[in-house]
Amino acid sequence: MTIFDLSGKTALITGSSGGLGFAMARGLAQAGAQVILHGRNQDKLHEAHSVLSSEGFNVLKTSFDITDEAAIEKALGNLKGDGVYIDILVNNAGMQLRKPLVELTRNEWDTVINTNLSSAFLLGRNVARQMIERGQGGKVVNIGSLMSSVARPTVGAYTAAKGGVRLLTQSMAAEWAEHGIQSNAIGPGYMITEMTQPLVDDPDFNGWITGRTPSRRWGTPEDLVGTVVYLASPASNYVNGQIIYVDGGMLAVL
Ligand code: GCO
Ligand code: CA
Repeated sequence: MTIFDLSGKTALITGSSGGLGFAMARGLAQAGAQVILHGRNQDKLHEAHSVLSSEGFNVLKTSFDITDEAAIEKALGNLKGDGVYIDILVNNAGMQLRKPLVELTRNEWDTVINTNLSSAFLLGRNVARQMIERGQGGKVVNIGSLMSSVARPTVGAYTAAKGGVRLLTQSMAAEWAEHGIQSNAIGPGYMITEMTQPLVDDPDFNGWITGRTPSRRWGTPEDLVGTVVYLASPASNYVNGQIIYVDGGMLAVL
């Protein structure tokens, strides 16, 4: 039983049919957790579920709109009804919308904020209620971004949301730590996923990333696994309100 062992724990990872979420779900399963996959696309969710199940892991799946309070209530109620309590919540689901602020519509702004930030509040709040009631503590891992700390043109709504994720994480720590809940965040750098593929395919942007990143490479979803297992495990029981940037050194170096 190492301090990274997650046996007997249940982890819900939102947006885990693919990309960063799927890699983190697989890593948490490899560390012994029962994982609950989540996604909106039924085909992708079913595929992810069968892949991890075929690898011998204990995997459940759920599908709900992370911006819809009633849907969240219903989904968590169904899981609780099946005797499934969440010990580890990874708020990973999100979206990107690249557009100059002066062209952004109110609806586009609201959608980005709701999907990337309000969702973490809504799901975090409901899961924390259960954790506090159950009295056995828990772990919340919010997925921020490099943009939790720095900006670049054309991703203003995403950056504001991810900045909010960083301070929401500290607010969760402020209120929930006394209940044995550790709330922390991960700030992924430029990782190769569906969301960033257009940037990878852009020779100028790709050149900028490999030049600007001290590690001289894009990150991969697997680069996040060690950090999410650490923040989900007893190894981080005295860590709260922190954000760990997994960015190849980009934020630390001019
Ligand atoms: C962008 C990218 C970034 C990455 C990542 C960086 O357009 O700049 O989408 O926001 O997704 O979040 O941490
Ligand atoms: Ca990101």
